[in-house]
Order: sequence, then structure tokens, then C-alpha cells
Amino acid sequence: MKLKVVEYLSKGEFPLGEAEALSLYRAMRRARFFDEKALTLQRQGRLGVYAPFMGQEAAQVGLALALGPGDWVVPSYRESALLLARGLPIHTLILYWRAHPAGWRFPEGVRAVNPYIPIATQIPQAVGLALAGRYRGENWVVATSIGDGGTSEGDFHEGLNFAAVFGAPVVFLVQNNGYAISVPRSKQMRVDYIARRAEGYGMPGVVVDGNDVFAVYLEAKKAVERARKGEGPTLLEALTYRLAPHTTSDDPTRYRTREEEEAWRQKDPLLRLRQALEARGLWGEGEEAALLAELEEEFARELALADGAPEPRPEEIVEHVYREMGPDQRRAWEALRRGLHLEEVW
Ligand SMILES: Cc1ncc(C[n+]2csc(CCOP(=O)(O)OP(=O)(O)O)c2C)c(N)n1
Repeated sequence: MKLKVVEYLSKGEFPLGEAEALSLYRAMRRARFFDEKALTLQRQGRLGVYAPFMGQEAAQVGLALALGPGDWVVPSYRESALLLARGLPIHTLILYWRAHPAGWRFPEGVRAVNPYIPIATQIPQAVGLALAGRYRGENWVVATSIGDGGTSEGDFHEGLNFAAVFGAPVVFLVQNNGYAISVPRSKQMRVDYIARRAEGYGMPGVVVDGNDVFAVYLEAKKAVERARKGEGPTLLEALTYRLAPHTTSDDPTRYRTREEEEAWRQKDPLLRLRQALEARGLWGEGEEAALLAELEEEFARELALADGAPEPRPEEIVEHVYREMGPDQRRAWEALRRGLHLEEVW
């Protein structure tokens, strides 16, 4: 089976209406703005370790805007753009990246769960949430996302097989950014496209240019519709690149060349969309400046909210883990309370 990469922008095609294209651009610009601010905050010691998504905005925003209001997202750590585009307030996201408990509690109405850090664990959970919806008579679709490296985990295979067998209403997005930290994709799989694996599970597999938001959005919409109609899951692979380090603790110059990075910078999804909008007279310097001013104001307001969140109580470290503490947990907690170092207790 030959897999074709779905793309529009590279061919000069503009398959969307004006309003839809502009809302995709605004959401992507807002996400990039957050990413840049978050990196600065981290360097100032005002955020914990942070996983930037710069370069992957089209993949995440394209999926977010293809969903309906009742649909769920089950993200992993690199999906801040997906969460923002689904309505997670900026101050909650800042608090999440500060490991503040108020950042773990997503507000009512934001249909997203906390990002999963253990690779691929979000996949079976997303399938479970989709099936729970069906048992409860809800009509929600679940979208989940994973990196290329994550697809080598057992959870990915188990989750996709289970979803196909039970026809679970899930859209699986693979953001193939070419690397699992420093390991290039070619060193961990022999397939040309990850979406090719879909055939082995018995679901449609689609490859899109992940830096082309039109392609991601339109194919995600088809996948959401299919899921909602009861036709089961889809595996959507977005070919993309992270323009920033893996996390704020990583140095990508150790494993990528400047030439490679520069080549992808030329395909920056934000720039590509902006150029397409400008070519149609839909966007210009004035609109960009006005949007940036709006974003600056919003961010300042949201950062103040995050900074004003009350300090967490020490007990919050152990609350929400078990309903009742086990003996080890109780010992750890007692030690903490007495201000002892934990090593003295073990
Ligand atoms: C189960 C598990 N093993 C290892 C790790 C450490 N780890 C964090 S990110 C990462 C690489 C993930 O790469 P990929 O799935 O391609 O996603 P990307 O970070 O590129 O978005 C690894 C191995 C982890 N978080 N969880």
C-alpha cells in the first residue's frame, strides 16, 4: 500500500474559508507566544523543567480545532498548544509547569486530562475514556497524541489494537518530530511511515504534512467524524519537527546539525500559514501587531494570576495519591512533617 502525504500549503492550495483559516492562525500564534514566554520564565527560575512544542503548533492546533465542544483530549507532556487551543487557561498551564497542585486541577468544562509523562501511558487511558463514553451513552470522541518514540512502547500497540477491536471513538495523533530526545527515528523503526502500522491494527492510517495546518485540520476533522459515526479509530501521523530543545534540560546541538534545523525553520508552520494569509490579503503587519499586543496583555494578566496562587500546603504532596496512606507513605509523611530528611527514615 502506498501512503500519500496530504498537503496543501506547499502546493499553494487554500482549502478553507477565511474565518476558519484566521482562527487557526490566531490559535497557533497564541500558542507560540506562550511557548516563548514559558522558555523565558524557565530561564528566570520561574517555571520548572519545560517541554517546548515550537514548530509543532500546526499539528496540535489543527487537531484541537477539529474537535467538538464535548470531545476530550488526553495529552502528553509536549501538548501545551493542544491544551491552550482547547481552552485551558494560561495561568493553569503555568501552574502545571510549576508543579503547583492548582495546575493539576483543570477547570470544569475543559475537557482535557493532565498530561501523561510516562511515555505512551496516555494511549490505553484514551481508549478507556472513549469506551466509557460509549457505555454512558455520551457521544464524545477522544483525541490523544504521542511522539514517534512513544510508538515503540507496548502501550501504543495494545491501545491501538484494543481500540480497533472495540471500534473505540479515538483519534490517535502521532507527532513525528523525528527524534525521541536524541534518538533519530531511523534508529528505532524500519517502516517508512508510522501510519503504515494502522493497517496491522485494522484502522485507517493517514500521513499529513504536520507543518501544514490545513492538512492536519481537515484530516483530523474526517477522523473525528468517522469516530463519532461509530466507524472507529484513526491513526493520523503528522510529519513535523521541534524547533526547540527536547526540554529545557536538553542541548540539541549534541545530536542535530544546524543545517537540519535551518531547513525546518524554513518550513515553520506559523510562517507558512502567515504567508498564505498575507498572499490573500487576509493578514498583515497591522493585524500581527494588534494580535501581539492582545497576547502580551493576556499573558501579563494570567501570569499575575499564577503568581498570586496560594503556596501549596506540604500535605498536598501526599494527598490525591491514595485514599488512605499506606505504611511507607505514612512514614515518609511523618518524616516530612518532622522536617527530617527522608534518607534518615528509610
Ligand atoms: C516509560 C518512559 N520511559 C522513558 C521516559 C523518558 N523519556 C521522556 S521523553 C522520551 C522520548 C520521547 O520521544 P517521543 O515519543 O518521540 O516524543 P517527543 O519528546 O519527541 O515529543 C523519553 C524516553 C519516560 N518519560 N517514560
